[in-house]
Amino acid sequence: MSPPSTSSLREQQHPAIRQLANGIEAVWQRHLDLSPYPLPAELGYVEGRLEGEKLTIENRCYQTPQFRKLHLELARVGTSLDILHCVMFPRADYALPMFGTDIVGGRGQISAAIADLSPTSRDRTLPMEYQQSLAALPSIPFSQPRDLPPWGDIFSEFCLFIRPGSESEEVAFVKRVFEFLEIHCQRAIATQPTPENRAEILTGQHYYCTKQQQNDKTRRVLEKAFGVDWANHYMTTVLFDFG
Ligand code: 18B
Repeated sequence: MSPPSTSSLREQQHPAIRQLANGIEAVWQRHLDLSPYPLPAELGYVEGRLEGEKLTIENRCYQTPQFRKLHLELARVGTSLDILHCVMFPRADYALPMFGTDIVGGRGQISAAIADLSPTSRDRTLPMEYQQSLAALPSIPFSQPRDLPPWGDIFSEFCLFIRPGSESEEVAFVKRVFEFLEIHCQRAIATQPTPENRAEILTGQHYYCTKQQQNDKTRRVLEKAFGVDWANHYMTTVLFDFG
């Protein structure tokens, strides 16, 4: 596929968000066999404004032989809040974890940076190869780790959730996310489909999405701009659908 056209929103966003967005797409292009994902046209670029500030959303979606949906979303609320959201949904016959990352920031400061490869197997552990590769990454002493919310039992022991304390921590976070992605893409293309595990994988993805849908901070931002029904529809069909 040809490289994606440049996005206007991306140019305006916090540098760490822009770098992460560009890098995610570059890793995808390098490792995976991308095809377009048929997102309803009205959800590619969305603007909402109910109470106060304008919310702008730009979505990029692809699919590959291993992934039913690769979703990269950039959002901006007014001029003060920038968001990057990305999830890679494996197809149900690939026993792969869910890659997810979210960066929320504004006015020069990132408040939340999270990334994980989350297990979806029945025993809620990562495949051995993932455990080995992730454990081999040198640990980074981030100055402000954050506590996961109550719904965060979906995340693995390798989950990174921080408030970056400096520009160098922002850079270190982005670099670590690229390392997660490299591991994930390399494992994904080396993995053979196991159709006999479909039910288990679907159950795992269902659990993951149900928990993510409980993130009230995401829901509230969407509700304020688009209303309760639209926000719920968007969270259950675009952000965290079961496939
Ligand atoms: N998320 N995030 O994606 N969220 O989508 N996000 C926030 O400083 C949006 C994911 C995650 O502490 C915050 O507290 C909007 C994925 C966790 O209670 C805001 C969109 C993951 C928290 C938003 C979006 C994920 C969090 C508060 C759609 C992980 C902490 C910022 C574009 C893989 C929750 C702050 C808590 C926080 C908003 C995690 C405003 C609108 C894929 C754990």
